Amino acid sequence: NKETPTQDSSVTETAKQPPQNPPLVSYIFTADPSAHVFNGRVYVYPSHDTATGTPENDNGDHFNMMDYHILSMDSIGGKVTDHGVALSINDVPWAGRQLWAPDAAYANGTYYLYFPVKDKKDVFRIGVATSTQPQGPFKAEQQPIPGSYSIDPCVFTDEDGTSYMYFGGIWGGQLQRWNNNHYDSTAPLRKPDEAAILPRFARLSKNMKQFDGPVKELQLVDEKGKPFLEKNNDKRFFEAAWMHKYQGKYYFSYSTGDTHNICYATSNSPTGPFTYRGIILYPVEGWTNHHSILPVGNQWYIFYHDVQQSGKTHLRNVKVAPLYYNADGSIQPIHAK
Ligand code: FUB
Repeated sequence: NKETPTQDSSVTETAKQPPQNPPLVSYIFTADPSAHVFNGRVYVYPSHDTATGTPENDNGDHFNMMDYHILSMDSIGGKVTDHGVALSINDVPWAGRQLWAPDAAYANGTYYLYFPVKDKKDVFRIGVATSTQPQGPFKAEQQPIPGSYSIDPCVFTDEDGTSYMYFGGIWGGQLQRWNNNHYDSTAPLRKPDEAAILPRFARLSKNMKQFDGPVKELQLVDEKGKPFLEKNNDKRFFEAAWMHKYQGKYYFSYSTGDTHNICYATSNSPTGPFTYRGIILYPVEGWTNHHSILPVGNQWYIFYHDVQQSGKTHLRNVKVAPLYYNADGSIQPIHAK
């Protein structure tokens, strides 16, 4: 199931008009940006989209990525450096196919790259790789993180030094197959009137390579304190978890998938419960919507992606836009077209 990728440049020949908000880089396709500031420099950990020719389906088989390239810049809007291949699927001993949305963290004098990939039985697991430098190259552990599953890891370290991983994605991300942390390949998606599937989280151990306790559901409720039903698909969790902290509150943001919003919910605790607050980023061009939020100096930013350059849903480009809060801590929504 690993096909030889065609050169990205052959695809850009059919590119549309230049976008208004330019991609960070346009000679390769990048997506799912997790941005961090390390040593005063902005590093972006994206997926590396490639045109493999894998037919499109609802499982996302066409998102058939083979490696990661890390991007960095001195400042937002500054020159972007592509550090080349930081980790290849060929260097992950347990991997089968599809390197999806990664994240990174720093602790213990080490940089950690967290990545979802299907194992050799075609089940998504989350792996970890380490480096002495934020841009890699990264060396993968021999096995996935024990007890990990599904996709889109986001690692958040609180001010007390405790790190948490938030993760999960339904449909092609396979989260519907996991109930009480047990795998059932035949488990169906929830019906419209059933409770929506919840994102997952776990505390990370000090070595940042294991879960320090069981994987739990992250409780997410509407403005009235009621859990979402599957039919509330313009607000319920689908994939693309991100956590940040602003003025002492925890902000959990995520994609609603089939309705293409990036929404957010807030809590006084990193472990929830989280109450829905609204939309941050309205649908962008392309099926997927995926983001990260961070301050760079005194300004907050949202990194996201769209398909303005390719017109193809699995060939995306990472972009960045400023993000603004209101005085009550709510976020001003963005139409990024
Ligand atoms: O890039 C592959 C998948 O598409 C990601 O894991 C999802 O969040 C969506 O962006």
